[in-house]
Amino acid sequence: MNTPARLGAYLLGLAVLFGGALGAGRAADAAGLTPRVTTHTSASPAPQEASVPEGLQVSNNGYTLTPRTTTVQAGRETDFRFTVTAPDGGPVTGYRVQHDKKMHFIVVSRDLGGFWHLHPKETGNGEWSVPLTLPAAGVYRAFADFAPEGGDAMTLGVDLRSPGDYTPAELPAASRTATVDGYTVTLDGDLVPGASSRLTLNVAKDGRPVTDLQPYLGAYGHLVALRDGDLAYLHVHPDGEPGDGRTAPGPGITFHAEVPSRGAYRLFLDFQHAGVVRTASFTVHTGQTAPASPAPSPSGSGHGHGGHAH
Ligand SMILES: [Cu+2]
Repeated sequence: MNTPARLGAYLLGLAVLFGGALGAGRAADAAGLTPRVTTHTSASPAPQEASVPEGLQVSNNGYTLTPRTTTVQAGRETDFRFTVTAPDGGPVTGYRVQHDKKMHFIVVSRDLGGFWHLHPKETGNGEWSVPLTLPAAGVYRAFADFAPEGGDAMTLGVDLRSPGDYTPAELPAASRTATVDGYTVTLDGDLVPGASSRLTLNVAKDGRPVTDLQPYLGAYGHLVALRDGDLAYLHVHPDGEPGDGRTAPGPGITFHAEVPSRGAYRLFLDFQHAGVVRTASFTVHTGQTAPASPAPSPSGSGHGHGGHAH
């Protein structure tokens, strides 16, 4: 986006914030207009969003994600560094462990084609460092998913830019099946806007159910769900954990996902088997019904790239 356009978007954002703060009625009063009540009726009202989803803001509750740079050259490994600054302006140095790690760092291409789930290392003074290789020019979204000591868990997001020409990919078609490295992962369950939705992902290899999944980040799988259109980062909780006496190591991995609105979402499942973490990805529309016979999915393979660091 060029500078005037960005400034325009920023001013529009301010205007929206201001309008919200004043209230439409008071704004109308201030302008000497008679407030007019507008009523929207709809056969099926959209679910109310209680709060802003995670991942859309670079700063929230006084905590700010602060990368050293947001421009990353594609095609070579970069030592990507960032801090999170606290409400007092200094870097956060105390973090609580969530899912085995103090910091989960997720990078996606903004067209949702590529996905990397990384675990940066602390270098001191609150700085995090992670080797990052972006495969191609384009615009990416980076999420820091963490819980500061003394604060709530949160996910902050920032755009990364990789200079050069690029062609954005279309969102892959919805599919309940994804393939990765000879594994087939099948999705059971539906996303219901405004409710906790139970999803089970079943892992098979060479047509046989996998029953010896290995723990990864304190669970048999780790699921990230992003909303198409704005890349809102959604809350997903695994249902059960290794060693709890009721959770089997496959073939099914169950999660509870909360999606705030109707629309399309991209799901990324990390699972570990035979010592390797792999990612299976799915496009899901809210309220979709299962296809009678799943179409062969071109999306599971060949679309995008995946990577992990432990
Ligand atoms: Cu992580």
